[in-house]
Amino acid sequence: QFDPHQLPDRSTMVHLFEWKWDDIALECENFLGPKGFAGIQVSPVNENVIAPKRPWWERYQPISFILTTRSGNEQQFANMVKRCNKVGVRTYVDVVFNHMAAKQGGQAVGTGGSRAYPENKDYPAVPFTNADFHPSCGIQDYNDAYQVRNCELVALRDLNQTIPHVQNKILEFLDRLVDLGVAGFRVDAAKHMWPNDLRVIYGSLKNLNTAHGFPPNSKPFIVQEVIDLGGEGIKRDEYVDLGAITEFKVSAAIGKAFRGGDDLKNLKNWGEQWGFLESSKALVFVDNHDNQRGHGAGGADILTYKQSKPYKMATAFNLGFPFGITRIMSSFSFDDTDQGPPKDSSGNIKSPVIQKDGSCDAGWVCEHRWRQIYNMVEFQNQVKGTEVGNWWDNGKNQIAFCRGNAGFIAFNLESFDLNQDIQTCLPAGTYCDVISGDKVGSNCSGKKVLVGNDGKARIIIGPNEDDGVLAIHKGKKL
Ligand code: LM2
Ligand code: CA
Repeated sequence: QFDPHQLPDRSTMVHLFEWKWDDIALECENFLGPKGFAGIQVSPVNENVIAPKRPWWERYQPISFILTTRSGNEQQFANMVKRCNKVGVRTYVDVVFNHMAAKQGGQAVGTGGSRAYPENKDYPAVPFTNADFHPSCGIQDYNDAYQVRNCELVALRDLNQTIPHVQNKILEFLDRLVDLGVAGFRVDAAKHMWPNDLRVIYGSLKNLNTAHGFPPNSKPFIVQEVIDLGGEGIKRDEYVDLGAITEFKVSAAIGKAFRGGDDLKNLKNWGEQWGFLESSKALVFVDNHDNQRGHGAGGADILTYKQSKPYKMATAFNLGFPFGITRIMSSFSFDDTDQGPPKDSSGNIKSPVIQKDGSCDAGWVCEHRWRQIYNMVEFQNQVKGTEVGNWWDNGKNQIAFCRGNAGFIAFNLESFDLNQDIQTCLPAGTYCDVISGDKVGSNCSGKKVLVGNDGKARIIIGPNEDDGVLAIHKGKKL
């Protein structure tokens, strides 16, 4: 449950928040596969309540385990998983089973047409009845583990995962997804469930489907959403032997550093010494769908697409430094924190429009299609398995390091030039900086970096350039 089952030469997943299954299948074939992405995290796949104005968060209010949502139906989902696996892109599903939909002021209608009666804790399309839930109470005190796990998170009806019927229904749902070829799960609200119940559920899961290219006896990858920035009654350590964990400390610390709240030179020992989990257990990201809009953890430290320059720098560091299992966020643009994805007048989600230059339009941000970001996905694949070497810094906010003899990266967050001869650890030659441009034929549309016989190169990053990063690697030598 710790292995994300990515292809050996791939390293990162991307969260295609609120994308439709048919659009994702195409994106796998046209972009993610060719660009070396290892996987996708998708929005919840099971039926959710239809909430007024269609906010993004309606998908965190389940009505049943029928696989019909605004992203598509079961057949479309199955087709997507198959097509993505075929081009080497794994699927991880955001699964919500801590709770069911909250009271809606009457009957609730789901995206698959099912009805439910949250007032009575009655969800006939599963079915779950009152007896399957904890008695209602609110979570007031996050130091009280019992409350956090047995009371209702923002009034969402709280399932009792100790009950065998509840476990069985959850298992049927997860196993169905395994049959369809997914590689694993992001377990929503894991902190709000008892580790022992999760142990039973995870321990009973089917092995991954060999017809989709997984080796026999592979366990589904599990990443548990446990928000623990310290100072609460529940510790992420209670979940570490069960699966990987979303490391929110990374998201907060990386945002703070690239917002100028911490000297970049301190990133030299990025990892456990910062209080993070061990690398193989930590899912690391600059932002996620919650904290990019002020929900969840990290507050004002979090960087998002809205601060594009430091965001690209933080993402380059997250992908460039060998720590954790990495995830990139791919968003739709929003002003209002409740706002759902772009939709037409009937409430259907709109497809992203891909422009000539490869970027997205029609309300979709598609950070994963920003050159600085997808080229760092390639960088990460090219340097996979190598260590950090030849760390250099100016004592403050200019840093650089090598990854084995495969790649080199430099950052400038100062208000003055970086202009230095730095050891790159790369064989002599001319390399194309994949941040300021790209290799086109035998040429480079960005900066060319000349590495001498001693491995040194003159590295220049001005303070007012579009991007405060420069990255070169063995795959883009001229
Ligand atoms: C998560 N992790 O533990 C998700 O990452 C997060 O996005 C989910 O909250 C949360 N757990 C529950 O699955 C989101 C959103 C909330 C929203 C809930 C349920 O952040 O704001 O709550 O989904 O849709 C909304 C209202 C809230 C209301 C609740 C129930 O914002 O005011 O509570 O619905 O009607 C009365
Ligand atoms: Ca609970």
